Amino acid sequence: MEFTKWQGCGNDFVLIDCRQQELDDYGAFAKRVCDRHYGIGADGVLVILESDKADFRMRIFNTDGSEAEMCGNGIRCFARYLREAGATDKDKFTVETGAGILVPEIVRKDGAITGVCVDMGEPVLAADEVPVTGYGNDRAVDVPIEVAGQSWRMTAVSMGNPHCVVFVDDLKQVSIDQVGPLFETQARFPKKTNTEFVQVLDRTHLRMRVWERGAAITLACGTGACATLTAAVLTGRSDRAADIILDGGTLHIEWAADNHLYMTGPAECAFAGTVEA
Ligand code: ZDR
Repeated sequence: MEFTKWQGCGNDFVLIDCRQQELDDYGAFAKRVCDRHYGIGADGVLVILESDKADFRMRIFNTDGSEAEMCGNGIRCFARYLREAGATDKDKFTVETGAGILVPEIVRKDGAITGVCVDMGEPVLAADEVPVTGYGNDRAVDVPIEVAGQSWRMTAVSMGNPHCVVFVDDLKQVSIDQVGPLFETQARFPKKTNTEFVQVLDRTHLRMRVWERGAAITLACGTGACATLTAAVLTGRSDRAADIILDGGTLHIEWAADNHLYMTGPAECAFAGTVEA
C-alpha cells in the first residue's frame, strides 16, 4: 500500500489512506512500520477514514500498537495531506477524532501553505475524566505526586488523551528517559499518561520536553503543548497565549475566550513510498 511520511516539529508519522480499504490490525501495522531499524521509522501511524459525522475521521496508533484518542502534531499533517492531495477544496474542515470533532485550518502566507492552525477543543480538567484517580470530579491542579522516590507537583489535563504536566526549575536536571516511564505507568493514571516536563522561560515562552505514552521520548507533542499552556495558565505561570518550545520546534498555543485551545505549527511531508499492508 502507498504511504506518506510526515513530521510536525520532528514528531513523525506514517500516514495511510484507508477510506477505500481498511486494514485488519492497525496496531500490528504500527508496531512494524514505526520501528526505526526494521520498518519505516515513526512515532505513530495516522489513518484516514470516512466519517459520517465530519469531513474525515482520523485514528492514531502509537509505536507500541496502542491506540491514542488524539494527536496534535498528527492532525496538522493529516490536514495538510488532505488539502494538498485534493481530498477537500476547503482550507478549513472537520475531523472526527477520539477527542471529538476538531477543526484544522490551513495557514498560508502569500498563498503558500506555511502550517496548520487547529481548534483543539476545550481542555478537560475534571480528574475523573482525564482520568486521574483520587480527586473525584475536582481538578488536579498543582497537586503532589510521588514518582521514582521523589516528590513532584503535577497538573492533570485531558486533550482527549491524558497528560500530566510537571513544572521544573531546570529541565536539564530531569532524566526524562528514567522518570518518564514511571510517570507513564503511575497507578493514579488508569489509562497511563503522557508526561510533559516544563521550564518557564517567561510568561509567553515555555520550554517543554515530553515522555509520550506508548511511544517514549519524542521531539514534540501537540496535545502536550496544549495541556502545558492550560496548566501554566491555571497555575498563574503564563499568559493565555504562548510559544511552547519543544526539542523539535515551536508551537504557538492560545487558550481563547471561547475556552478552546488553538494550536498553530508546521506540518511537512518528508517522503512517499509503498509498504506491505
Ligand atoms: C503526543 C502526540 N504525539 C501529539 O502530538 O499530540 C500524540 C500521540 C499520542 C500519545 N502518545 C498518546 O496519547 O498515547
